[in-house]
Amino acid sequence: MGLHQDKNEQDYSQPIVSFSLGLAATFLMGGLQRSDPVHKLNLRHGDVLVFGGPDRLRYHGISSVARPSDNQSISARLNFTFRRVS
Ligand SMILES: O=C(O)CCC(=O)C(=O)O
Ligand SMILES: [Mn+2]
Repeated sequence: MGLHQDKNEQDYSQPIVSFSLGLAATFLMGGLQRSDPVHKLNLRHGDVLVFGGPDRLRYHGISSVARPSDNQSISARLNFTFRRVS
């Protein structure tokens, strides 16, 4: 999932709440312009990201998902993103 803003919702006053499960992933958190520098975060199983207020419309995305290791029973990544749409 490339860099994008979550801006299909009508109400930006409510935060985006994102739960990551399974394989780790590299998350990119940028600024309010697509061309702004991005910070890389390693999201692991159980991590929760909340972005609201002045950060609500930051560009963000996933650049890669880790490969499962041989001793890992999980072979996929799941993301649950909660947003208020109206
Ligand atoms: O998979 C993720 O951690 C990000 C998901 C996301 O940005 C979205 O669903 O809008
Ligand atoms: Mn998003």
